[in-house]
Amino acid sequence: MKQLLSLFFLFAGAFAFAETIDVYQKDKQFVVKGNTIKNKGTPDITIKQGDVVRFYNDDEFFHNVFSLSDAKLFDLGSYPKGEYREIEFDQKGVVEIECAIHPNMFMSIEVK
Ligand SMILES: [Cu+2]
Repeated sequence: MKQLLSLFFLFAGAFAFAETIDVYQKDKQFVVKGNTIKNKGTPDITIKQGDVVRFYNDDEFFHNVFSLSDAKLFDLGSYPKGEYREIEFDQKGVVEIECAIHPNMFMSIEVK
């Protein structure tokens, strides 16, 4: 039994627990941990394969979240203030995130 247990923890360790990362849409920009994404051209945040990102609308108007990147093609639709949508990033690569309503909104996520 003891051996079984240690085998289990070895296995669990190989698949580090997925995290949930909060991203806000505020003043028509993406905000992570209080920092406004500055679109530096390099990935703005790095997450692990299997992590979930929660996109909160923190503005008075609707936002959308979508990506056309090969590593994650998705469209979370449009939603009002106070709501969020979440999505799991299950493939490695760089994912460029945009808002269909505000073409200037952009951020990129590197999934490692
Ligand atoms: Cu928007």
